Amino acid sequence: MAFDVPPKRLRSLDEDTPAWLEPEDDDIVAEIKSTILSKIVLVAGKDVKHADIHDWYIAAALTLRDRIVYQWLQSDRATQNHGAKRAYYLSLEFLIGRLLTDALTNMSLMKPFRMAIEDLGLDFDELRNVEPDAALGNGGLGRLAACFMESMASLAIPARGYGIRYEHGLFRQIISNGWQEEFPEQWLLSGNPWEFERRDVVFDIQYSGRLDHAEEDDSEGRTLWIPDETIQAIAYDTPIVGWRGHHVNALRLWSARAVDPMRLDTFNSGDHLGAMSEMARAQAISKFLYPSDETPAGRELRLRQEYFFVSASLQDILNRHLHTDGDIRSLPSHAAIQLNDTHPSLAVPELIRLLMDRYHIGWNDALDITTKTISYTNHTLLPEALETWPVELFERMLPRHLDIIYRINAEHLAAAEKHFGADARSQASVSLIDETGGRRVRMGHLAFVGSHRINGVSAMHSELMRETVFADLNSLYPDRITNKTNGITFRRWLHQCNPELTSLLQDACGAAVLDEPERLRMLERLSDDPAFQQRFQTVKRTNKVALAQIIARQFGIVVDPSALFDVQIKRIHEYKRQLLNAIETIALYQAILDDPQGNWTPRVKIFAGKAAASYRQAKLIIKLINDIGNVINNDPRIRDLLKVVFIPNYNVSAAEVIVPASDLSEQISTAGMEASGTGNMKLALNGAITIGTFDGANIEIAEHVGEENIHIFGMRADEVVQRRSMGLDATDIITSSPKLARVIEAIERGAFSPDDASRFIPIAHALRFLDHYLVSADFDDYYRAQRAVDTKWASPEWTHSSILNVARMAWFSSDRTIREYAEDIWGIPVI
Ligand code: 26V
Repeated sequence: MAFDVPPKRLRSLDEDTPAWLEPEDDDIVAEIKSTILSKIVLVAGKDVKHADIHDWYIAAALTLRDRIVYQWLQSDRATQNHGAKRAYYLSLEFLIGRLLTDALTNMSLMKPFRMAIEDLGLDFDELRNVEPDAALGNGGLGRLAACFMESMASLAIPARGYGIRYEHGLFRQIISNGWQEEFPEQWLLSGNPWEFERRDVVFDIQYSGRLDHAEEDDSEGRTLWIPDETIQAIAYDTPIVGWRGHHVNALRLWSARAVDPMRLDTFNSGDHLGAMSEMARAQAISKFLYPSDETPAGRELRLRQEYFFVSASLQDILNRHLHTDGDIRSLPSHAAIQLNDTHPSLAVPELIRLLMDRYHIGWNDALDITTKTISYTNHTLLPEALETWPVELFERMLPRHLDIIYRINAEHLAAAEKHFGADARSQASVSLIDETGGRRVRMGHLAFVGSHRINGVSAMHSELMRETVFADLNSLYPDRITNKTNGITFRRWLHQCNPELTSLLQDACGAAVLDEPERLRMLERLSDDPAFQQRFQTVKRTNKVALAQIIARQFGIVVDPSALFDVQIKRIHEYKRQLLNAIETIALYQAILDDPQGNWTPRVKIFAGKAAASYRQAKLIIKLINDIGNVINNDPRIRDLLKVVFIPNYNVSAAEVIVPASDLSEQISTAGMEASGTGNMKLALNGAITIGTFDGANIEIAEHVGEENIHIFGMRADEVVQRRSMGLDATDIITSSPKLARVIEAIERGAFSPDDASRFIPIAHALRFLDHYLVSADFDDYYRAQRAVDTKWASPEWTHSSILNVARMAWFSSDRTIREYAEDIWGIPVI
């Protein structure tokens, strides 16, 4: 079931936009209505009286799309005429969510569309809930790509996103008896009105085969790759509309198909299934999004996917460049290619291959053009998440690329020897090939060496890149690593998802706050104004009531909107420490039972997130949260002081409803492990106060909002390293923390799993003896910080701090981030 937007809460943004942006209401509404009606007849092929809500949604989307297309072609012509440099964002994930309200707000057409739809006797919110949530991503990395696409369009940067048009996005999560179950996601089932199939944009993608060496009189000799498998990539374009609709870019996603739909000879011989096996093998490439938050399993299909989209995108980029400029060598002044993590690292050898083998450019020039064009963003330093592929697999699937990688490595190691001297340790550490335990290609090193800039996603993360994983590469190529702290698009994460707050902000800071988020600063002087505080609280309350209604209606749990909504929404991972939050919940429950008449702050603990299907401990943590909820929510002694809710199937649409309704934002990763986080920004922008560790972008949020307006706790990154070096046994900590000891004993006793007392033994065991994520080590300080939150909640300080959070978050707009990429990495001017 889709996570429904509560009815009647979505106010039209452009109700408050300046008059010059207002369309001639009556005319436009009439025109929209008539186009929608004609689409029902001409596209759905139905009489209007037979149309269902889905037909109406498609008709409305197509009506809007018509208007977008004109802007889109206009943007393309302008870029073409100016010969402007373009940015190409290569990403295996784009977590774009629903597009209807995004496009409506950015086109300033929300009001007339809403009126037209309601005039037609339909419920606008019901209609928008029909749209499937496009979940072509796992989490932060994919959502960042979606925010960036929107910001690039808003800043009128000529850009294109490249990825895969997965038939099935991230799995649908169902919670059954407290356990996560996964079901395939089917976003394309009823058609996708936003995409344009480009039957004329098709490229051959080749795999396997062998190499041959041809002698040539003029040069170094040519390597010929004779592949033995060909698959076709076909383009589908989705327009991405920028704010105010001035500029539109495309997200180009590739779909895979076989060259021949089937082998007729095999079919005729009676082997009907066998005849289609080639087609199935080809189509498998764009069938599923890999749930890549899981250890990269080294699956062959994943590498096939990576090469498939990299090769199609680069062929497309080079075609376009040659067509407009005529000189392949001028590529770096017309194209900037950004690699979103290592997943598109094959762009380095593939670009060199195309330049050399297709356009006959020599090695040195090919390498030079490549590094000048490409740059790479790193999104995690966790060793288990760093992508490597067995050399043997490369040899089999991409022999020419391995050949090129070896050649890059030879030159690179020669440079390293000059720099470090003949030191075996540094040679091994910078090599593109990891020789420990089977030879493997290091995709992060490959991307690093093939790029002119490498960036981290928060100040701390970029610093850790320089000090840890990339320390030797950084010494060899100083000045390549740079920081670009992540951001979020305020259009989706404030204007659209929180129209009530946006309207209040416009009253307080002027309508121009929609275009200039720095104006949020004007709230500072209102943060102690009782009348403003009251309006601010009313908005939050409205959003909480809406969420409470959904929780009651869809999940059968009654929560009090005046309680503190304490929210942790993100992928379930041990390093993100949902377990720390869960055991604090138990400790609080026990404390309330000890003193039922105490002055407790009523709290609703809200969790949402998916665990990778094969991640057993994460799935057990989901079960623990649900089991704790079962006990606490049904314990009459607790009255309404504490409730625990696990909202299933967390996705972008769910976040759009939960974020505006949150009071407390849980950002409690083990210090040094969360590269940045972006949920932290969404929640703070919507007035939630953060309880968090000194990790990722939390540190910069603290700098911006001020230490009095955030609750920081726990070990710092260097203390984490030190503590771990002393071993992972937490017995000493548990002995000196009676609260923690009591929580663990309750878990071991089966207090939350009376039907199976041994269920959570693996969790208790980790807390006692394998405290790698420092859950036990940070527990006491976290409990203390939570009680400081309670105290603050009860005082006027809370609203004051909450307002200051909103006032000081402007810097976290992805417009700022993209401006920095454009200026410092891409060399693209931003007007
Ligand atoms: C992958 C894996 C695989 C092995 C097990 C542990 C693990 C943990 C995380 C990942 C995801 C890696 C890429 C990623 O999504 N990084 C996220 O990127 C966001 C956007 O920059 C950033 O805000 C998040 O902090 C970062 O985790």
